[in-house]
This record gives sequence, structure tokens and C-alpha cells, in this order.
Amino acid sequence: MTFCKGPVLTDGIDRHGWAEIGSARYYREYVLALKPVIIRGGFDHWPARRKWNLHFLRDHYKDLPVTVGGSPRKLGEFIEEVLASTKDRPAPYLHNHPMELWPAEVQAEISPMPDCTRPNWLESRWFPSRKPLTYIEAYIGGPGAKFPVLHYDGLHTHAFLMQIEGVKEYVAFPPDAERFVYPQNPGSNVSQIDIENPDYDRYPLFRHADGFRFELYPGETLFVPAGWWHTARILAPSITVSINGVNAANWKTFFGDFYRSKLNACRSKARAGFKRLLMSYKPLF
Ligand SMILES: O=C(O)CCC(=O)C(=O)O
Ligand SMILES: [Fe+2]
Repeated sequence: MTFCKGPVLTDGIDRHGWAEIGSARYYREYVLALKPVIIRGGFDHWPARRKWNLHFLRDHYKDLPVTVGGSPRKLGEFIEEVLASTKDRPAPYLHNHPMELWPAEVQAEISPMPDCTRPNWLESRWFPSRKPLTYIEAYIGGPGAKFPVLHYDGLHTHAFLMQIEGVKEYVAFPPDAERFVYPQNPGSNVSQIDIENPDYDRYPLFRHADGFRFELYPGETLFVPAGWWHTARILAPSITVSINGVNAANWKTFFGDFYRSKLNACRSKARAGFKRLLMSYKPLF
């Protein structure tokens, strides 16, 4: 069965060992070119690469708090469900879990970030924001689990997805496929397409989208460049860690989005303040 019928999905993503390609060629041919690639051997220095699997996390970190599908849970209980997950009866998918919520000793096991994620200007102290903008997230799920939407990452950041255990299948469409994937609103980074069951009557142009479909295996890092539409499903019990990034390749689009989001936040704050002022106004006569 294919992940998605209709569009042309080639399994032709490039794969390179980090030592073989080296940072200069990687940066020129993939990062600056905004071209997806899978890098092997980028995070062999992580203790997590040797130690982590679902049984290890269940046994060693069973009391860690997680929120799955809106409800608070303990990691150990959740992983029991993942181990019993099947394609027909999938366990819920823990996705975008902020690693900063877990103890420093756990975070140390996925540190430092691979060189293929650098330079990452979100890590800079000089960035005009009071708190760090990098966000490292964890994803844990079993067969049948899928990421909820086809999207590109918010604020036009790049995504780097490090696969620690299990197998995932991704689809990805280039930024210029926007008109084929029907964003929810003009300018939205979320598509209306249900990738596993596309409604071609409502979204006929989706048949014309050209993209990639490929699998991600343990030890591999997937680079999803800014603006690339993508989503994933799990084929074998899976642990992934991600970080988002900004560098010369996406600085302009990132900063445009960042500036607009700050402006909109200021505008709604000002509107709320003005409304409060009007409500509290009592005529003197
Ligand atoms: O591996 C996945 O589930 C996809 C994650 C993703 O695209 C995201 O968090 O933005
Ligand atoms: Fe994403």
C-alpha cells in the first residue's frame, strides 16, 4: 500500500554519511539549496543513540510526565500502550513533547546537537528575544500512529529529525507545491489534505503534486528545509528527537514570519487594552 495515492511520490531522497559528505558540501548542496537529505552517523556521539529504546525509557524514566492527546500521563504507562500498538488499533502518538520539561540528565543524553544542525542562529544569545528560541522535541509512538497534519514548520524554520529507534515513513512536497496542497487559509502552513485519504473532488490539484516518500531509520537525521510540506507515520515502534533551525538559507522568510507574529501579538494586546479602557470609562455627566 502506498502512503498517498495520486501525486507522484518518488523514493529518491539523497542519503549521505556525515564523514563522507562533510559540512561544506552538505551546507552548499542541501542547506543553501533548501533540498531535503538524510544524513547517517550525525549523532553517534549521543549516549541516547546507544542506550535509548522503548524498554529502556520505560524502565529508567517511567515516572516522567508526558501529555498525550491532551491528558497528563506517566511515560512508563504510555510506553506500555505503544508496545501494544498495531496498525488497526494504534496507541496515541506523543509528538512535539518539549524536552525542556524533562530533567537535565535526560537532556544530556541527546547533547550536543549534531553538526548538521549548525549553524543554528536560534541558539544565538544575540537573537532579539528574551528567551532562547530553539526547541528540542521528542516523539514516541507505535505502528499506525501518524502526525496529524501535512504542514511546513512554523515561522519557516528548518526541521532536523533524529531517528533513535524504529522506522518512520515521511512524505514531503517542495514549497512551490503550495497550490496543490490547499493551505487551510491563505498563508497558512497547514494543509487541508488528509494524506492517507485525499478527497480529490474537493482538492483536485493535489493529484499534480510531485514529492518524496521515504523511510527514516535509526541513526539517521532527516533535514526538512524551511517551507517544505511534510508529514509522517510510524511503521515500527519509534523514538525521534527534533530541533528547529534558522541560518542564512531561511533567515529572510523566518524573520518576516517572526516580525509579523510579534506585530500581531502587539496589536491584539493593544486592542485588548483599548477595549478594557472603553469598558471602564464612566461618563462624568
Ligand atoms: O516525525 C514526525 O512525526 C513529524 C514531526 C513534524 O513534522 C513536526 O513536529 O513538525
Ligand atoms: Fe514538521
